[in-house]
Amino acid sequence: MKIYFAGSIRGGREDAALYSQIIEYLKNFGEVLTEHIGDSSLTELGDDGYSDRFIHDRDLEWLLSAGVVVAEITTISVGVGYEIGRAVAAGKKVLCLFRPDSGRNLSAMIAGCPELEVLRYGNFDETKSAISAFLEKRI
Ligand code: 6IA
Repeated sequence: MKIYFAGSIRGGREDAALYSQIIEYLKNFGEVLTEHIGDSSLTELGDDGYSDRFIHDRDLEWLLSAGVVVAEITTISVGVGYEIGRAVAAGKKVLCLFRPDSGRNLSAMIAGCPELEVLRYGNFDETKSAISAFLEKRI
Protein backbone atom coordinates (compact mmCIF):
# COMPACT_ATOMS: atom_id res chain seq x y z
CA MET A 1 0.00 0.00 0.00
CA LYS A 2 1.21 3.50 -0.82
CA ILE A 3 1.06 5.89 2.13
CA TYR A 4 1.24 9.68 1.81
CA PHE A 5 2.57 11.29 4.98
CA ALA A 6 1.94 15.03 5.34
CA GLY A 7 3.73 17.30 7.81
CA SER A 8 4.67 20.94 8.01
CA ILE A 9 7.57 22.32 5.98
CA ARG A 10 7.22 26.08 5.54
CA GLY A 11 4.74 26.14 8.42
CA GLY A 12 7.72 25.34 10.70
CA ARG A 13 10.03 22.38 11.25
CA GLU A 14 9.91 22.00 15.04
CA ASP A 15 8.24 18.56 14.77
CA ALA A 16 10.61 17.17 12.10
CA ALA A 17 12.08 14.52 14.46
CA LEU A 18 8.58 13.31 15.35
CA TYR A 19 7.65 13.12 11.63
CA SER A 20 10.70 10.93 11.11
CA GLN A 21 9.57 8.54 13.90
CA ILE A 22 6.06 8.32 12.44
CA ILE A 23 7.42 7.71 8.92
CA GLU A 24 9.67 4.89 10.18
CA TYR A 25 6.63 3.28 11.82
CA LEU A 26 4.47 3.74 8.69
CA LYS A 27 7.08 1.84 6.68
CA ASN A 28 5.94 -1.34 8.48
CA PHE A 29 2.69 -1.11 6.54
CA GLY A 30 3.72 -0.03 3.05
CA GLU A 31 5.66 2.39 0.90
CA VAL A 32 5.86 5.93 2.28
CA LEU A 33 5.93 8.29 -0.70
CA THR A 34 7.01 11.37 1.23
CA GLU A 35 9.97 10.24 3.37
CA HIS A 36 11.69 13.63 2.93
CA ILE A 37 9.12 15.27 5.29
CA GLY A 38 11.04 13.79 8.25
CA ASP A 39 14.45 14.89 6.94
CA SER A 40 16.00 17.13 9.59
CA SER A 41 18.22 18.82 6.97
CA LEU A 42 15.09 20.16 5.21
CA THR A 43 14.40 23.54 6.80
CA GLU A 44 11.45 25.85 6.34
CA LEU A 45 13.77 28.27 4.57
CA GLY A 46 16.03 25.80 2.79
CA ASP A 47 15.91 25.17 -0.90
CA ASP A 48 15.87 21.59 -2.13
CA GLY A 49 16.50 22.74 -5.69
CA TYR A 50 13.00 22.25 -7.10
CA SER A 51 10.55 24.96 -8.14
CA ASP A 52 7.32 25.39 -6.20
CA ARG A 53 5.38 24.32 -9.31
CA PHE A 54 7.41 21.11 -9.54
CA ILE A 55 6.87 20.35 -5.83
CA HIS A 56 3.12 21.02 -6.08
CA ASP A 57 2.59 18.86 -9.16
CA ARG A 58 4.79 16.01 -7.93
CA ASP A 59 3.25 15.93 -4.46
CA LEU A 60 -0.29 16.08 -5.82
CA GLU A 61 0.44 13.15 -8.15
CA TRP A 62 1.79 11.17 -5.18
CA LEU A 63 -1.21 12.16 -3.03
CA LEU A 64 -3.69 10.99 -5.66
CA SER A 65 -1.79 7.72 -6.16
CA ALA A 66 -1.75 6.91 -2.42
CA GLY A 67 -4.14 4.45 -0.80
CA VAL A 68 -4.19 6.39 2.46
CA VAL A 69 -3.00 9.69 3.91
CA VAL A 70 -1.58 10.23 7.40
CA ALA A 71 -1.07 13.85 8.47
CA GLU A 72 0.58 15.24 11.61
CA ILE A 73 -1.27 18.53 11.99
CA THR A 74 -0.04 20.01 15.29
CA THR A 75 2.32 22.48 13.59
CA ILE A 76 -0.02 24.64 11.58
CA SER A 77 0.70 24.35 7.85
CA VAL A 78 -1.29 25.75 4.95
CA GLY A 79 0.23 23.10 2.68
CA VAL A 80 -0.88 20.22 4.93
CA GLY A 81 -4.39 21.69 5.18
CA TYR A 82 -4.52 21.94 1.39
CA GLU A 83 -3.34 18.33 1.01
CA ILE A 84 -5.99 17.11 3.46
CA GLY A 85 -8.70 18.97 1.53
CA ARG A 86 -7.54 17.55 -1.80
CA ALA A 87 -7.37 14.04 -0.28
CA VAL A 88 -10.94 14.27 1.09
CA ALA A 89 -12.18 15.57 -2.28
CA ALA A 90 -10.54 12.56 -3.95
CA GLY A 91 -12.26 10.15 -1.53
CA LYS A 92 -9.05 9.15 0.27
CA LYS A 93 -9.02 7.88 3.82
CA VAL A 94 -7.14 10.36 5.99
CA LEU A 95 -5.85 9.98 9.56
CA CYS A 96 -4.98 13.28 11.26
CA LEU A 97 -2.69 13.26 14.32
CA PHE A 98 -2.92 16.20 16.74
CA ARG A 99 -1.26 16.92 20.11
CA PRO A 100 -3.60 19.02 22.31
CA ASP A 101 -0.85 19.59 24.90
CA SER A 102 0.95 21.72 22.28
CA GLY A 103 -1.36 24.53 23.41
CA ARG A 104 -2.67 24.96 19.87
CA ASN A 105 -6.32 24.76 18.91
CA LEU A 106 -7.42 22.31 16.27
CA SER A 107 -9.21 23.91 13.32
CA ALA A 108 -12.97 23.32 13.19
CA MET A 109 -12.52 22.48 9.50
CA ILE A 110 -10.53 19.40 10.55
CA ALA A 111 -12.25 18.56 13.86
CA GLY A 112 -15.67 19.01 12.26
CA CYS A 113 -15.07 17.09 9.03
CA PRO A 114 -17.00 13.78 9.15
CA GLU A 115 -14.77 12.20 6.47
CA LEU A 116 -11.62 12.55 8.60
CA GLU A 117 -10.33 10.41 11.45
CA VAL A 118 -8.64 12.55 14.09
CA LEU A 119 -6.40 11.12 16.82
CA ARG A 120 -5.58 13.40 19.74
CA TYR A 121 -2.44 12.10 21.38
CA GLY A 122 0.39 12.96 23.74
CA ASN A 123 3.46 11.12 22.50
CA PHE A 124 4.65 8.99 19.61
CA ASP A 125 3.94 5.63 21.31
CA GLU A 126 0.26 6.55 21.57
CA THR A 127 0.02 6.92 17.80
CA LYS A 128 1.13 3.37 17.07
CA SER A 129 -2.08 1.50 17.91
CA ALA A 130 -4.23 4.11 16.12
CA ILE A 131 -2.01 4.02 13.03
CA SER A 132 -2.00 0.23 12.90
CA ALA A 133 -5.79 0.01 13.42
CA PHE A 134 -6.33 2.64 10.69
CA LEU A 135 -3.98 1.01 8.18
CA GLU A 136 -4.78 -2.64 8.86
CA LYS A 137 -8.42 -1.98 7.92
CA ARG A 138 -7.17 -0.87 4.49
CA ILE A 139 -4.44 -3.36 3.61
O1 6IA B 1 2.89 24.82 3.71
P1 6IA B 1 3.94 23.79 4.03
O2 6IA B 1 5.26 24.01 3.35
O3 6IA B 1 4.13 23.58 5.53
O4 6IA B 1 3.34 22.41 3.44
C1 6IA B 1 3.88 21.16 3.76
C2 6IA B 1 3.25 20.07 2.92
O5 6IA B 1 3.35 20.43 1.54
C3 6IA B 1 3.95 18.72 3.10
O6 6IA B 1 3.02 17.73 3.57
C4 6IA B 1 4.49 18.36 1.73
O7 6IA B 1 3.85 17.23 1.20
C5 6IA B 1 4.22 19.56 0.86
N1 6IA B 1 5.45 20.31 0.55
C6 6IA B 1 5.67 21.61 0.76
N2 6IA B 1 6.92 21.95 0.41
C7 6IA B 1 7.53 20.83 -0.01
C8 6IA B 1 8.87 20.50 -0.45
N3 6IA B 1 9.87 21.34 -0.53
N4 6IA B 1 9.16 19.25 -0.78
C9 6IA B 1 8.21 18.32 -0.68
N5 6IA B 1 6.94 18.55 -0.26
C10 6IA B 1 6.61 19.78 0.08
C11 6IA B 1 9.90 22.63 -0.09
C12 6IA B 1 11.29 23.07 -0.01
C13 6IA B 1 11.31 24.40 0.70
C14 6IA B 1 11.82 24.18 2.08
C15 6IA B 1 12.06 25.38 -0.13
